[in-house]
Amino acid sequence: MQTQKSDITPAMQAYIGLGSNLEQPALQIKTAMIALNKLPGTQLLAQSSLYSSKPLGPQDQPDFVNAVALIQTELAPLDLLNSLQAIEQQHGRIRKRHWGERTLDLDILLFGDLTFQDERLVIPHKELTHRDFVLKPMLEITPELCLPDGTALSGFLVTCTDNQLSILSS
Ligand code: ROI
Repeated sequence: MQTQKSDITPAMQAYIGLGSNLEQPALQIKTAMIALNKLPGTQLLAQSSLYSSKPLGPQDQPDFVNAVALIQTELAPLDLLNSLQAIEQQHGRIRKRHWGERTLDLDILLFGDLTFQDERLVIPHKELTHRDFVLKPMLEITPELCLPDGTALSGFLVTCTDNQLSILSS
């Protein structure tokens, strides 16, 4: 059967936040990057350095490893969300408590210039402008990156959290 025109979704660029502080966090992030590149209709275009960061939330938990991936994807936002949740499950996602330790978190931060809101997904990600462990890796990939309304993300660096980021590896 011929593909209907309506089945074809234009490829969009999306930024994905990755975080882990359990079960070899750096390895969790590296293997998640590989898994992103294997999603249907999806390529990994760029990845930030891996950053060590102090936990936001309870302090009696291990430091996190954070990074950001830039992907190009033909998946629709909710299909991408389902795919990210499947990767989290494959990594044996453990979440011990609210704002606590976790094996792997994958968040859609930006999806082209889309703004989207339903009960499962909000784009841009609600915390994106508040968290240094998200902002700094995003800006490492694209220093001039803006929100869909045109606001430069770099402007939020002065007001965001300070989770004492340090680069682990490039
Ligand atoms: N803290 C840091 N440093 N990095 C994270 O990815 C992270 N993720 C979370 C909470 C528990 C809020 N704290 C975090 O979900």
